[in-house]
Amino acid sequence: MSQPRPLVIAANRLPVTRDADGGWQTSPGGLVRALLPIVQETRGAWVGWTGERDGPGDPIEAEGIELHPIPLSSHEVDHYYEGFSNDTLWPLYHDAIRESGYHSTDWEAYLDVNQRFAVRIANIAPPNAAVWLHDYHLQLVPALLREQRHDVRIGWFNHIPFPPLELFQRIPWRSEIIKGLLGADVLGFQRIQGANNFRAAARTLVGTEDLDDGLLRYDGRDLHVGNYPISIDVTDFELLASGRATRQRTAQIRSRLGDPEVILLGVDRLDYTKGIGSRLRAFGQLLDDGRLDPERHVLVQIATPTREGVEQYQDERREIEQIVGEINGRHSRLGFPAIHYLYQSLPLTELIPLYRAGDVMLVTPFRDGMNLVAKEYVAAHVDGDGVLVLSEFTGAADELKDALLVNPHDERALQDTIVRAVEMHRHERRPRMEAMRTMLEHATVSDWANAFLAQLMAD
Ligand code: ADQ
Repeated sequence: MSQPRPLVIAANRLPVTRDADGGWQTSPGGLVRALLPIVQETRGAWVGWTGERDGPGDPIEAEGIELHPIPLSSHEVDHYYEGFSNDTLWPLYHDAIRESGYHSTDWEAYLDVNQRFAVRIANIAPPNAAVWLHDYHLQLVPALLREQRHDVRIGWFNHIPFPPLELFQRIPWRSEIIKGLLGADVLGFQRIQGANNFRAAARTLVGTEDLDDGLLRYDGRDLHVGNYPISIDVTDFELLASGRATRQRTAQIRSRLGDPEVILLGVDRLDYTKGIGSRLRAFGQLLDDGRLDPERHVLVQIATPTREGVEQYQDERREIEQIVGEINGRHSRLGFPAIHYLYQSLPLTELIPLYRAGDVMLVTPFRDGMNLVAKEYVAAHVDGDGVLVLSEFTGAADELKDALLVNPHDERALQDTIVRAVEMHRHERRPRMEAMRTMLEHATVSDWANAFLAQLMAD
């Protein structure tokens, strides 16, 4: 195709947040940085929610592109966002790790908001645009949009896992969701497993036909289903990690922590899928058993506040803080806590020195679509050192095979793997890190976006 199609992105959130003066600031993150230039070059647009209750609906001009806010009422935030998206789909898509709620009020709000996204996109998308929809919040938009616009190409990418049929079919509106997604031309998943789970659900629930080359036939149309593992802006991380300011801050962090032999690190959104509690308990048990020594081994856990309005998240936070308190009560010395716990969001200028200071990175979710923290840790280790302990249940485990892979449900395995990471000799550490860094340099966020868009832009 000579002329690239204009690119319209639609995601639950716009790529901006309100700053202190009431203006708009571009959100940090690789996804936004990878997609914004393409939207700018093709004179496309971005459709999404501002994150505010009863927020604005008029277009915003930012970063040289048009942003189209979808206003949500307080009822819709409660039922579409906190309800159906975060109380029904999120836990179910993460292996039903918590009981989901199935409420028709939530479903109706989800339907209404998806309809509103579809109408807005249909109204603003330039002729022949490529529309790239993101995530589980917008699963009904593909079919709703197709009804209104036949000229656009429609893609959808799921950032989180897609569950096996046995779990998916618990949703009372399961066929509606599958039919919603089947309105797309390209459906993208993080892992092959997710793509296969979707195919099985579609075959069983609405009778799609599997063709060769990842194609699926439904209602006389063929669509592409595939896996596109997301990544990070590797060069950006490497540049920041090699700077003098980072080196100085890294040294300062080590010294502030009392120059321990080994710094273990956890960095997560405070989400019950991330396995923070089990990781902390494993560390506590190792101190209790004397397999780790609080004078030599220190754990830093950074937890980003998230979804604080949802009860399960408040419970999770209470539980984690109780575990930290118990372990520190038993093992800290004055001025030297065994666990340093921050419930804060940190800027990259602080996060990267922390990654560099971390000798052992603990990424132990029970289930995770990809997990970018694992990739950020590897990219930040320009010194070629460091050990990554990585849950088998993350998308990243498909690619970072030189991490120490672990089943976070297996307490003993988790403890043994942590000890193995702490004790690993540099002759083993360095080749493992080098292999992971080489892998990552060939799979950046731009590679991910280009692969998906090549499929989406193709006729
Ligand atoms: P998340 O569940 O948010 O993303 P993850 O991929 O680990 O999980 O990304 C978290 C991001 O937040 C990272 O970029 C990290 O640097 C940042 N972060 C974490 N703690 C922070 C802190 N305290 N301060 C500042 N920043 C912090 C969802 C899916 C994942 C998938 C991504 C992208 O759940 O599986 O990898 O989308 O598709």
